[in-house]
Amino acid sequence: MKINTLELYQYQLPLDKCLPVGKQRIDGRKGVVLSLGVLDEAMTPHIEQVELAPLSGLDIEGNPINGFSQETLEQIIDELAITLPQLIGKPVDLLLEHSEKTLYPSLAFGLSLLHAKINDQLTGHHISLQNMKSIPLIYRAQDEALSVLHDRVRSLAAEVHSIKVKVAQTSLEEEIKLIHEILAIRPDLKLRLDANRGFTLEQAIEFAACLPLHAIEYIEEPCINPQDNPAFYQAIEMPWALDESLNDPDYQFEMHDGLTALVVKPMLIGSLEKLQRLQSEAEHAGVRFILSSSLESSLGIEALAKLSQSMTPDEVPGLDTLSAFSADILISSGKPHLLGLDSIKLINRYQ
Ligand code: OSB
Ligand code: MG
Repeated sequence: MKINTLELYQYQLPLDKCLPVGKQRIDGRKGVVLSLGVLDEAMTPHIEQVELAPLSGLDIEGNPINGFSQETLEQIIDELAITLPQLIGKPVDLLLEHSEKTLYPSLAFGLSLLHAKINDQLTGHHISLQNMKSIPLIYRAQDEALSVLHDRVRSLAAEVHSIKVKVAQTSLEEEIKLIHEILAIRPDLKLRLDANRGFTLEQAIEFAACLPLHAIEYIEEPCINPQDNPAFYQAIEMPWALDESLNDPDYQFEMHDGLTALVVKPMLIGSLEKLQRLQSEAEHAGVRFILSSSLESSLGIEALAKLSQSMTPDEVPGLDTLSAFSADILISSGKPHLLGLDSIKLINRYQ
């Protein structure tokens, strides 16, 4: 199969409400859409698109987003301006070669995903954004009344057994109360807490000691210093998970006391091959591998839902981040606005 056309588009969307990125908040999201056209052996054209959206840029206060993608969208666009013209007329396998060569995880992920899509290797054809399984994400928006959050818990479907709750955002006292209130409304729920490295070891222990252990599936990144996580477990036996730690380009899987899951954002990790290596290392050590959103638009979230269906069929991924988006891109999640390629900005076209 030969690469026939490549088009690069850019989107920039305001969010209807702010989204949390660790302890920071964002009110907009931008990325690029790469569209690939190929001719197969019978000269039949096929087209596939992927979203590339490094999680970097500025938060609502104008500070750089910290601890997620190290590359900027501009760096991705600059590298693509050099790479894409070299791919025209070449076999699609060159996408994989470039995905292994680039130093930018978001680009590596996107190029290898595009290769998988055009080769029909991304299974889960029956998955749509309307029927996908995802863990509901519960957090308190700024200035939001507590009762709004309670209502959100009350309106969860009966089939929902796990939710993710952001913690280490306000005071220990307030958040311990919040967890007990959630469990009073739905005592059957298991909670995935996410502290985003917000607690000192002492705070993490104090917080966890006040919660019913059986209701907590795990807590993501409990400690400011991740080296404290095993000591946290020894003190309180609450299973913990890694998220931000995986974004370090030098991260190597290592087993620790109490480590129960890797919460994996493919846009921050890299190629599908790298993801599969990490998955196999984790699962060999008995650690769960759970895919999670990097706040992609509907195009990127659909790909993650399908990827989760094929890579981790027994896990429910964390993809509940679309509700804040003001529009869908290429793939409908049911929003009133669905932007096609004709309504986002064309940066360049190669053929
Ligand atoms: O804190 O895990 C996070 C999204 C972007 C950046 C950071 C995080 C997230 C999510 C995604 O929480 C949703 C999920 O994991 O369920
Ligand atoms: Mg997290």
